[in-house]
Amino acid sequence: MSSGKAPDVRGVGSTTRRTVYSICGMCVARCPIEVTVDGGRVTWLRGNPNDKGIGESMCARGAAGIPFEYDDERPQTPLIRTGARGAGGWRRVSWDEALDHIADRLRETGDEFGMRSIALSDRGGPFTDLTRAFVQALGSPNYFNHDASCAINAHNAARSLYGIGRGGFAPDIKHARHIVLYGRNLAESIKVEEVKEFMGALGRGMRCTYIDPRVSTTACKATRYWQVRPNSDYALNLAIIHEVLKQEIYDKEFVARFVSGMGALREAVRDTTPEWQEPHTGIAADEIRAFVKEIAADAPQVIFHPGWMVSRHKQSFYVSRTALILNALMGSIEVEGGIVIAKTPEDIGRKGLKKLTERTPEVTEPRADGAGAAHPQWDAAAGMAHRIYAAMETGAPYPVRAYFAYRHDPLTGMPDPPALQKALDKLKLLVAIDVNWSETAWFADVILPEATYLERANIFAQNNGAQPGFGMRDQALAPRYDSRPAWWIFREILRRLGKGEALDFETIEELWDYQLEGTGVTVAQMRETGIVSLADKPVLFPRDRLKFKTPSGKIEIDSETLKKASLPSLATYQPHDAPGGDRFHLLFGHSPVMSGGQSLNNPVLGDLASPNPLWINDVRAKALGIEDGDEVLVGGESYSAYMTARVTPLIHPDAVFMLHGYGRTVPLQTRACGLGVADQRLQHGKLYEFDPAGGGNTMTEAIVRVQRHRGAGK
Ligand SMILES: Nc1nc2c(c(=O)[nH]1)N[C@H]1C(S)=C(S)[C@@H](COP(=O)(O)OP(=O)(O)OC[C@H]3O[C@@H](n4cnc5c(=O)[nH]c(N)nc54)[C@H](O)[C@@H]3O)O[C@H]1N2
Ligand SMILES: Nc1nc2c(c(=O)[nH]1)N[C@H]1C(S)=C(S)[C@@H](COP(=O)(O)OP(=O)(O)OC[C@H]3O[C@@H](n4cnc5c(=O)[nH]c(N)nc54)[C@H](O)[C@@H]3O)O[C@H]1N2
Ligand code: SF4
Ligand SMILES: [Mo]
Repeated sequence: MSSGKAPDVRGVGSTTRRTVYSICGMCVARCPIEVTVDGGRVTWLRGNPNDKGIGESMCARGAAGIPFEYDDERPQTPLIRTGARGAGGWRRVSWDEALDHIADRLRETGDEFGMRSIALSDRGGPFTDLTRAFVQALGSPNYFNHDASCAINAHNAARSLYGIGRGGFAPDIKHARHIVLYGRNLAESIKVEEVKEFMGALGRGMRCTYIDPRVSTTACKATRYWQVRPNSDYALNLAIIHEVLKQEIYDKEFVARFVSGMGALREAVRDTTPEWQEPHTGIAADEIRAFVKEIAADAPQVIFHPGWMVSRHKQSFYVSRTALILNALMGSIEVEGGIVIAKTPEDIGRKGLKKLTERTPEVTEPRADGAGAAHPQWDAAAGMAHRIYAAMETGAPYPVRAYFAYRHDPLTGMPDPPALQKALDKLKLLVAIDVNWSETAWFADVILPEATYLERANIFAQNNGAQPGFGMRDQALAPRYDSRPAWWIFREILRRLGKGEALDFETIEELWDYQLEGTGVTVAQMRETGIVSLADKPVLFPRDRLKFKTPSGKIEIDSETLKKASLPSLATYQPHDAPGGDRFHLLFGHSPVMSGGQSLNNPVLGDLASPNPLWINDVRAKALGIEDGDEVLVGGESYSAYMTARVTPLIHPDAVFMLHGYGRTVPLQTRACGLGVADQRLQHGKLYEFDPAGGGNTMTEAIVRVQRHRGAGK
């Protein structure tokens, strides 16, 4: 079947100076941006000034979109593997050949195992209507996003209490008087609008309590810093709640009206006094009492941030859950300076984007990961990545035999890549759709190069929030290589399988018109500003009309869904021993000038990066004879690597810390290959280990041994 080429958006070939509105693609935050194109080249990138929140600001990674665009070290044509998986043998092929090959393999897989044996993962976020529509049209229930190793515990905790996911909250930092952050390192793990609001609020006197075993940049900005023991925040929260109830500083009216399960809460925290938590967390009991006095004074403008990537250990779910309970106790829900509930267009009497998933029937087959069924507390719309990989590995509950990794690099973002490779190796077809040589692409059977975010248009994004609206990623440039936009790639695969109706649009404009049907917004309006807001100011629901999407309509401290899953609504805290001798918890985080695993090869960002050192506590290091700058051997159960020790009091004695995104292995990424060490390789055995309630991988339970490298003498 011959497919031709995706039509470029009108005007893209023009050489006159133009301004195009888009959405940054350099990380998951997807900030609205303005692109200046001159002579057919991008000459400037900045925040979209039509968006008052972000203004003209952009972070360093966003600005590195220009060197990313003009870098040649990326897949330039479709490729089909020639040798063994991962061995690096490739054949350049036409789009027709690649797509025919994929369609043939999908047909064979479907015939042998059923269409449910095809899965696709992506990053999640506002463009997933496209990927969901593709998977649904194939006839499979197995769409899933990357959240099992990101925000899934916070997400599922929010659903169990409020009936809405993590993205259903819009913390109003601008007007807050106190923000409490559990390792939410928002000064370095950046979302531009949020960090601007945070800095502005600190400037006008907002208090910030920052909790992290490591002194991050956010810790340096905070008014109070607690160097908590790793994985112990749940004990801390139980003690805070104990004090809040004991001192009776909670919002009694709000709680009486909107919260159920206070009896169960009192019972759970009866003995969790500030003194009780001290040996678990290392935080002095008096500190907790002083903190509770402060939040009493600051309520209801107090935000307990439910976290982003706090999803790391076996009780992470309960850390987020208790943080969200504290918001309810403070009465900080749906008030200025508190946690505002994100509105959909329908919530404010408007119509949202028409969904592509409405074009084909829903799939009723059970999911391979049990999300929403065997695990009723897991959001089926997000899925659970590691359970899908388990289905590849074990064939249970049924085999998954074809897999698309789209904007997702699981061999970087999931723990224990050798274990994951073993599961992926059971596939009949592994397709990577990427703009880079990802670790997963290198292991794939077919690589499809997507046009970069500057070279393509996406479906429109619906942004729910205090001010709901729509966002546009328009095409700024003609693709530099033989790459194509995702909507076109998915359409072509479906057409080959005789399932084309789901995405049967000739141009992106036709698709946009479909999305905008009945919204009262036009493509021309979207083009004019890049974002269209459906409300002229942030919307707060009146308190007397608050209703939550839980089974009871209340904020459910005692959760019906968790009961159904035979899980406690508030588990007993599980203490853990401090690792001694040469053993440490391995902690990790993101660098302000790197985006996950995708940017180390960027010509400018890669230039700013030197091999990642290992932060180690000074007292523990001394006992092991390790001095600052020494080479150390860091070992997991099946893998060890040499790193440089950064000896510092700024990290808890139980932990070592390293940045994520290093240790890349694809030789065609010449700048990144071999630089630094991959933390995911040190997380042996963690691919299939997870928090039973939230479902997230238990990555910070990984223990490593650290020894001074014998050969490294001083
Ligand atoms: N520059 C940059 N910004 C980004 C990203 C990026 O790659 N680069 N990625 C984006 C993404 S995908 C995400 S999810 C967010 C992540 O943003 P954050 O959730 O803020 O996560 P991390 O950067 O992973 O930082 C994790 C912090 O948690 C601390 N920590 C470890 N264990 C514990 C513990 O037991 N308790 C507490 N309280 N803290 C602990 C670590 O020491 C570390 O400082 O950032 C987003 N923004
Ligand atoms: N050990 C350890 N594991 C972690 C983390 C950690 O800090 N340490 N962080 C966790 C977190 S917070 C997250 S969110 C996940 C992230 O996991 P992933 O979502 O896999 O993120 P990345 O590793 O950045 O890989 C993203 C891939 O998408 C590709 N990509 C980028 N833009 C485009 C595009 O426009 N089109 C297409 N087709 N592809 C594109 C990139 O080239 C890259 O290959 O990892 C998690 N895993
Ligand atoms: S935070 Fe930076 S890299 Fe991420 S989308 Fe915004 S500007 Fe781009
Ligand atoms: Mo993330």
